[in-house]
Amino acid sequence: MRLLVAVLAMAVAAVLTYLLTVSPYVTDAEVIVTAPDVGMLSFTLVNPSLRTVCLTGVEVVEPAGVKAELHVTEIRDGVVTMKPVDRVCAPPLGTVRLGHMGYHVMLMGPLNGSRYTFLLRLDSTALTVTVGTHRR
Ligand SMILES: [Cu+2]
Repeated sequence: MRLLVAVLAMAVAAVLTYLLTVSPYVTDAEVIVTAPDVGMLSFTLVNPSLRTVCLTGVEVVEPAGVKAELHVTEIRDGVVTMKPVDRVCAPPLGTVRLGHMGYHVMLMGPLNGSRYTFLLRLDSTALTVTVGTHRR
């Protein structure tokens, strides 16, 4: 009986350790170019951990000369506007989608590359994401 309790306690500790330390990741990332020098990085931030994970910044590693900003789209008096935000957070065991409406990563600069590499800054880590382009 004591052995069973000890084994169960170890299993619970292992699961909790996993859930507290497992790293966030990105799925369905794409760059959408809407004008020669305006576009957006769209993706889902998946947070498999028990803590809230926040995206606090995005840097464009390549191509050079492209700037990225975290934005939120709002509709005020029937007019669609965008404004910069400090962070975008994914809840514990949840996801947050950055896309056309709501939160998004705005890209400004010469968007004529076919491959883009981004550094996503999270609370205590950073993720490198490489994606191709979809022109619309
Ligand atoms: Cu924007």
